[in-house]
Amino acid sequence: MTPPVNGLGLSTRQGIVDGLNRANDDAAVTSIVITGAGGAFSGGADIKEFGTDKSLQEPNLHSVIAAVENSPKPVVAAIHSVCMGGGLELALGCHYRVAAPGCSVALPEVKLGILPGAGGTQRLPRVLGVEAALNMIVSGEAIKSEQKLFDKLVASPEELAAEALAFAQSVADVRPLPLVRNLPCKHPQGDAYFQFARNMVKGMSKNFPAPAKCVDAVEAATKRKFADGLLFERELFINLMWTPESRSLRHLFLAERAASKIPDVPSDTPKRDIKAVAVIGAGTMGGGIAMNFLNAGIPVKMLEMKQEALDRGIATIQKNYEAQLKKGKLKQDKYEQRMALLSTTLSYDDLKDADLVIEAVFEEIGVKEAVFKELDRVMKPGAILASNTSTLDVNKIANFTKRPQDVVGLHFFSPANVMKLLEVVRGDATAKDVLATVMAIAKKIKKTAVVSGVCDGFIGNRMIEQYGRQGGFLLDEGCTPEQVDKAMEKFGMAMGPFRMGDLAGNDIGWAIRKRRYTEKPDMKYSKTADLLCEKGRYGQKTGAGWYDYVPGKRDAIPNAEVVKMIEDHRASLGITPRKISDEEIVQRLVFALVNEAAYILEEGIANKASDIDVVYIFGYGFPVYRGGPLNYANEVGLFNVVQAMNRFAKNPLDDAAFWKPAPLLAKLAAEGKTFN
Ligand code: T1G
Repeated sequence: MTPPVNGLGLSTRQGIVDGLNRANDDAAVTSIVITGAGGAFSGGADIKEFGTDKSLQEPNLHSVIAAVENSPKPVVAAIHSVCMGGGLELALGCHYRVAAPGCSVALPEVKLGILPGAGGTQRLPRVLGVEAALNMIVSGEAIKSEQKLFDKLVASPEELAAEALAFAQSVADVRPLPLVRNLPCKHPQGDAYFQFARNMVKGMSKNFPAPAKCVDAVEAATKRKFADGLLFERELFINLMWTPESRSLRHLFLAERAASKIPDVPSDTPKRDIKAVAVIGAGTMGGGIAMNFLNAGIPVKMLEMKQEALDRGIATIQKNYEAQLKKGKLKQDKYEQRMALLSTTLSYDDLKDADLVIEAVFEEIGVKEAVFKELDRVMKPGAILASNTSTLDVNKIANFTKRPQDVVGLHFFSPANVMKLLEVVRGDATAKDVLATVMAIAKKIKKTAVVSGVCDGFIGNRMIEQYGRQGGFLLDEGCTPEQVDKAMEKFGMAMGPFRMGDLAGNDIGWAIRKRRYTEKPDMKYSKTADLLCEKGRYGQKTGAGWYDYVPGKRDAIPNAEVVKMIEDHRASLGITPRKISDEEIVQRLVFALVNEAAYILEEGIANKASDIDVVYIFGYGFPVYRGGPLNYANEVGLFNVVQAMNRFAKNPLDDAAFWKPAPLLAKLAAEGKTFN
């Protein structure tokens, strides 16, 4: 047993082989049952071992499965809860399989950028059929206890042990022992089917090499002898293991789970009970925030100042749900259940029983002060008071109350009912049990939460400001918005910086820059974005921004006037435009994120580098196959990142001071290290 999921690490693999040998050496034993203690049969190979010698050390998983297949006594897998990856491959190597109902059974390796590497692509088609097996392997999705995969499905998990033992006794004398590897594996229209499969997979797996290799491996199962197919699978597996895409996916698998761990908040910290939530503000953010809790079955009371604002807020929530109903993503009964959990009020006094209150009011410190003073007055002791602020100082907000220890930032990303990222902003006084509670409630509402310290812009927006600044300099130096956006979208960003500005609203950045011009007068900015906003071109919400938009459509249509505005501005600065490569565009924008992230790490605003990757993947559309800005910098090599930054610092039109590598980055680069 290796909690939490019986990952098949070296010690577990050794334990299985030792157990098999003991059982086969014991004359009293007539047949053998393998199962997993705790909450899983097995979650597969130990992902934490990947890339280390342990994962290849004998007995490797192939050897364990060979030991099972060559056992002179029958080996029965007693499967429950979770049977995934190498765990399912181990079960397929057993002579028999007995399962409890409701198990989650999958070969999810493709989600890690690899493919089943211990015979799954060769054995699964032999028991499930080629097409069903290929679907499972290419999607990585789980199926519930699939009858054809198992020799017996017991009535309930509680009966599994006894039933599996009885089954093992019933087959003790059956010979020859059945081996999945000896089953036939054919497809009647193999060539046509696999061509079709390749075309399908090609369309869905841009930038990810693994799915196409899954097709090759399963096709080999139908065309080669078992042993040859196994070797072919092994070759494909090892090659995929070393792709940057797989390294990124494995990094993110662990990073997302590590984000919920806060170094100085033990995982057994008692959590407060959150049975009812209040939301202040029924605008776009307030409505989206409320939906997250309604979706998780938690009642929400929404407060506004005026009835019509409440009515508008309710109508927006209904519209969002009705859109999901239309797409078949939500059932009518669920919709009604969720709406029944929503209530509204115009009076703060009605909020007093809520366990968590989240304000999503106008982003102005005076408004926040009024709200938090009221909340301090009405909310019961122990209630958590959260602000959805995206830039304001959570410590200041906490000090508007007499209970700063109960105050925390919950920065949702718009649209709040869709974006997975949640920045949990930890104030100086925020209590540890408040943090533990909000991290747990984040998981309940299916958010990926990352803890940030208090600074302007927290983690994501602080970094995106530098990213946007570089975008502005590039326009001054010779690029068009479209060229920058296309370069970044080719790199893999969901949206380039200018399309993103048009989506979020260029006036938001404008307001921040106006603050900067007074706070940090020496911080250099291109004036182009201000010129654009002075024309009222705030983006999609005004029908025009860097691009033009047709009502109801999101296509960004380049606008000649905007390009001319940029050219005229460039001329007014006496700048001769130069041709700028896509590579320089990508490096300046991404390395700007990396340098600011290094400061964020050394200031302790973020606890670990992987948290910053999680913020950018789940909140800013950074490409998953690059694993996040810091993982990408690791792949490029921090030495090379610093070299590029030194080049950028020599550009008189850029901001040389900014390109001085953050001390942490300079240190890691000099020592040949990575952010990990
Ligand atoms: N290896 C190591 N640790 C694992 C793990 C694994 N396979 N699966 C889960 N964990 C850890 C996870 O990091 C977290 O750790 C804790 O368990 C709870 O996870 C040869 C090579 C099994 C459905 O891809 O899908 O087999 O944060 O929060 O929501 O072909 O974990 O507590 O320190 O996700 O209940 C293939 C991946 C491996 C399964 C449970 N297997 N895991 O979900 O808990 S490759 C997978 C999952 C392979 C062979 C190849 C889920 C789960 P910590 P959790 P959960």
